[in-house]
Formats: sequence, C-alpha cells, structure tokens
Amino acid sequence: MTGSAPSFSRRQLFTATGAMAVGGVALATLAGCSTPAPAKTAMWTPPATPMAFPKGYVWGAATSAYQIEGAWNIDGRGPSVWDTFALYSGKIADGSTGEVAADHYHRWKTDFDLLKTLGVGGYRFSLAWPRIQPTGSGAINQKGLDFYKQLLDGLAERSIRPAITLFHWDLPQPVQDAGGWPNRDTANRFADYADIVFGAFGDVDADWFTLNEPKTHAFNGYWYGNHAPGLTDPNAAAAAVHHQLLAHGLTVQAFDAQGVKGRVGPVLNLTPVSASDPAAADQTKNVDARENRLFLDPVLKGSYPTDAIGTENGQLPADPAQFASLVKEGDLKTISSPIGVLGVNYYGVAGVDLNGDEVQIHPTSTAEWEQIWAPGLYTLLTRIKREYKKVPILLTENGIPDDLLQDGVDDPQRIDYLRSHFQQAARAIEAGVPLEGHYVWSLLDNFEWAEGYTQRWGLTHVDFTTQKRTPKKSFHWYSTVIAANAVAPK
Ligand code: GCO
Repeated sequence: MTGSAPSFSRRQLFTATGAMAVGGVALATLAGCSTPAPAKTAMWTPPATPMAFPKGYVWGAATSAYQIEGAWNIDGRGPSVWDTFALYSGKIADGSTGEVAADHYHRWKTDFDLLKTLGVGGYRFSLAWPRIQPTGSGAINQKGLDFYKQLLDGLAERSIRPAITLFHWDLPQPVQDAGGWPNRDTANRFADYADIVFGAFGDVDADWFTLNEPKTHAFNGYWYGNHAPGLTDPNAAAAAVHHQLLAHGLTVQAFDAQGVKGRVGPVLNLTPVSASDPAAADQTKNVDARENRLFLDPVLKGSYPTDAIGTENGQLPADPAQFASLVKEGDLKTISSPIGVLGVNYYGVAGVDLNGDEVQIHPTSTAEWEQIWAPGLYTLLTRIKREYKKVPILLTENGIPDDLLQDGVDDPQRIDYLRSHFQQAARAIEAGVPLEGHYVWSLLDNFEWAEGYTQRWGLTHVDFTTQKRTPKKSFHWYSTVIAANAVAPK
C-alpha cells in the first residue's frame, strides 16, 4: 500500500504474519516469502583454520550516552527529547526511562575496567549534547565537559582509543521545541555544539562520529513515531534527514577548520535488501534508495538519489518537491565534505514485497526487526567498495539481544552471531574492503529505546536493581578473539 510506513522496519514489530521468535531465533522464514537467493554469498563457507585480522585492527565495544549514563538531571544536564519521550509518550515497553539506566555516570571506572579486561583497543561512546550545552544553544556547562574529560583521560590511562559520537539521538528539548530536525537552524545549532566540543577535546586522537544513524532518528522519530520525538509526519522525516546530513557536513567542516586530531565521519545503519517476490524489483530498488542510498549518496557522491522519496511503493512517502526545496545551493557540497572514516552499523537484511513493505526472509533475533544474515555484511561492505569512493570503514555497531530463554550470562547465540559476522568481516577484508575495526554493540545491557530494559544487548549483564555487572560468556569468548586477533571456526 502506497503511502504508509513499511510493515517491518527497524524497531517496529513484525506484524504481517504470525512469525515468532522462539528462543531468540525465529523458527522459519514465513510462508509466502521465498528465501532470497544471494547464491554466491550463501555458498561461502568459512575456512577450517582461524581467520586472522590485519595488525592494528581495532576490536571495540560501543555504547551511547542516554542508554547508559543515567544522571539525567545531575550537574547541570538539560532535558533531551528522550527524557521527554520516555516520561510522557507511554510508548516504552516497560514504562521505563533512562533516568538511571546503567548509572555509568557514576560507575564509569568499573565499566572502563571491564573494557580493559575485555582487551579492546577501541571504545565507542557518545557525548550528550544537553550535558555540554543544556539548552542546545548559548551557555556551556563546564561540568558536562569535565565529565567527558574524565572519560577521555580514563581511556587514555587504559590505552584505549576513543571513538566519539557527537549525537546519538538525545537532542536538547529546547531545540526540539524550536522545531527540531525539520527546522534548518538545528543544523547550525549542532555545528556550534560541535565547535565547543572540538575546542575542548580537539587534541585527543580519536575517531569522531558526527551523527549516529540519521535514518533511524528521522524515520522512527518523525515518521513511525515510536522514538523521540514521536511524530508521524513523512515530510518532517524527510526534512530531518536533510538537516541531519547538513549538520554532519557542517561538523566535518568545523573539524577541519579547528585542525582536530584524528578522523571524522558519520555513522550510517545500512541494510541489504532483496525482493521476496520476483515481481518486486522496483519496490526493492525504492527501499534500497530509502534505506541506503539516501544516506550514502549525499555523503560520498554529493547527490541525492531520485528514487528514495515519493508515492511509489517502498519510498519515503514525503513530497519530493518539498524535499527538493529544502536543499539549498551548496548544501550537497557541504554534506559531501571529504570524510576520514565511514562508520557502518550492521544488524541484518530485509526482504521487500510488492507493497514495498519490508518482510522477513531470515530468522530474527528477539528484536524482531533484526533479520540475522551474516553474509549480508560481506554483501554490504563489498557493495560500498564497488559503488563509492574509497574511505576507511569501521563497523561501529553489530550485535544481538539476549535470547528470551536465556538464563543470566549464558549466551551461546551471541557467540554464534559474533563469530559468523567476524568471519564475514575477515572475508570482506580479504576481498579488499578497507575495513579497520569492529565495535560490538554493546558493552553493557542498557536502555534499549522503546524496548526499555526488556531487551539486553550487552556483552556484560547488568542487574538494574543493584547495578552489578557480570560478564556474559560472550564477553569471555570475545576476549579470546581479541587476544588472538583472529576468529576461529566453531
Ligand atoms: C542503533 C543504536 C543503538 C541501539 C542498537 C540496538 O543502532 O539503533 O545505535 O543505540 O541500541 O542498535 O538496537
């Protein structure tokens, strides 16, 4: 059906049929959905000996501020859209908020010791804009900068390289009140905030990421309405796409102007799609445009695809003319300012039906939007290499939630998931993809957005009553991979 949100998208429950995730993995693909035929990738089998990674490959773990920090109103932090949404929308599965989360604000030393035990070379985390600039413009909150300075020093002491995300969806509420991302001025507000951060921490050698998953923030937040700020307006979502990308470009320019150490780039979540019906080629092309090229093309080619937005099945159902009118002269040049690194979040693939809806073609994790297909990672990375200019790539997120039947810290499904994805990463490197590191999502169980605390994505179990941390079996398994810089067959 034209004009509606896809039935099966990231963080939307799959409702089209009775597919059930059982024990973390759905039993079968759906009746009526043929299994896709990525013949070449499906036939690849990992070698019988361990696959080694290049020297210097960065093994890491990732988190984000709102999901772990807590301390939502401490030391001058202002409110963000996620505080508001969690408190008032009634859309969080367990009615929870990030007010305390994993209390990382007070327990970061314990958490950094976990990183050290794990043996990672890199840690990806985000800065909360409302901690640093509580109203999103004007006054700086020194205590916010001090908190992050402590974190950066704590990482340096442990010889762990920071990968710093400037924005992981926690927009200061006053910026939302002024219109949020559909308002062009938000891009300027963001660039000012980035300038503050670069002024404070520009001497830190890090991988800097501008915005995390502008797609999820725009689509889930402004179109599907299941994330903050909870709107359901496709035109607002399209504007949020453009203005986030503009903010990205302005931030890259600020990074260069301030001579910040390290490299900068965006974090994009990308999803290989394939037709679940042989007649759905056009719909699949549209979904690919909407999910992937709408973000890759402007950043890496300086142009928007023409098939992402419109009234055809599989497109973002916004008005293309209205979208075009937002794109001012010079915007695409700004957005395509040369980047030093591309962050890619990979969680799986999707099928596309005749309606342009995303449908299930592979088993899912307990996050029913997550269709597990490790060869899709190879497909995605080699596609980027083939179709775009060369840029170093970091996998900035990749992971799976606990199995429903899981007892505490025993998580064999996560070990299987990570192993198969590490193997596909090694395979992509062998094929010449400039992949330089892999950050597992996530270091800790945390506040999983609209799922609240009902989905646990951590390598480390967190008891949210006592805040006790307990490494899961996958944590120990991952540390052996890191130590060997190689992934062994099962
Ligand atoms: C994202 C975010 C993370 C999520 C993770 C699991 O990719 O959506 O970066 O915040 O928690 O992806 O859904």
